[in-house]
Amino acid sequence: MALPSQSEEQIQDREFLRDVLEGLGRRQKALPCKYLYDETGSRLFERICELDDYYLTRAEADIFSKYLTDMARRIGPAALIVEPGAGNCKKVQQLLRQLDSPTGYYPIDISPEILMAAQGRMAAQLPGLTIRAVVGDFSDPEAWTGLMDFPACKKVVFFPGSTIGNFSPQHAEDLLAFFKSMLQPGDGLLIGTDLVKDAVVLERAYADSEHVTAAFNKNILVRINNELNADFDLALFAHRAFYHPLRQRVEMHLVSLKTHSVHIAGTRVYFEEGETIHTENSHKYSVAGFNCLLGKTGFTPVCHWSDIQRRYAVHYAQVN
Ligand code: AVJ
Repeated sequence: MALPSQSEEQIQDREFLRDVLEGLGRRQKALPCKYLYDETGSRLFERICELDDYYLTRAEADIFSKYLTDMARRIGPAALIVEPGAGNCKKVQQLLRQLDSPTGYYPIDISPEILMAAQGRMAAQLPGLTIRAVVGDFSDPEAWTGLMDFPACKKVVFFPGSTIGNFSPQHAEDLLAFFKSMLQPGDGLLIGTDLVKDAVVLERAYADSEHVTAAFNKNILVRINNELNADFDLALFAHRAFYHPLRQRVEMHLVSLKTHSVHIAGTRVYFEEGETIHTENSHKYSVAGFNCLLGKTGFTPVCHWSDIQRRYAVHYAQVN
């Protein structure tokens, strides 16, 4: 007798449960940050981007509007823009509009709904532009095979939003080396990074006065409750974000306010008072530090643009 096949959803729930129990079984409890970004989490993140305290989004947008013509000149004519983790494809539009006869746009995203909606909007707003949207994981070479249909043109990977900051330095190096392996000599990388700065400014960006980041962080517990039949009491956890100057990163944690235990799909997990769950890292770079990372992964740093307060940088690099 054939066994009923498992739904995609069941498989995802099993992976989620496995990751949660594995992470909460460690000495320093941790949860993979990708689970922060469900629909509610993504909506909360969009609200974070509009906060006064979260300067990153505005600093990057200012850099793009101020230096757009310079960026387009560096990229040159007839380029194909590849955007890993494109999401709603909002940031790339002004760049595509500024470029000299771009060959096309190649967004890669795991969410088919978001990508297809964006593709529709883009086609309306940038008529005549070739759009090749790929639904898939951008760290999978499979998602990049469609580039072979554009053999002769210059490719530029567009990776804004300080997304690289979510990766540990080793993983960031692996990811940039992977991008490089998908490109040819002379191809480009346009990438945004948050810069190392005063801890007070950094911490305010991740522990905002409107407590949106706190809600974003706690949403991971809401998800575990809803999707994995758990009984986290949200009132027993507090949001904490701090800058670790040696690791050059802001760490986000959830602190247990008293000694208690939680049940997750029948498994009991103990928390000491003051014990934390590490939920996300946001790595900060100096321009020199990021140039070093670029150099190690086969890119030559060409130039960077920053805001007046030097809070954020957009780098342009070329494959050697
Ligand atoms: C999406 C990784 C760029 O690290 O600044 C913002 C995520 N987390 N506030 C960042 C985030 C809490 C954000 N990135």
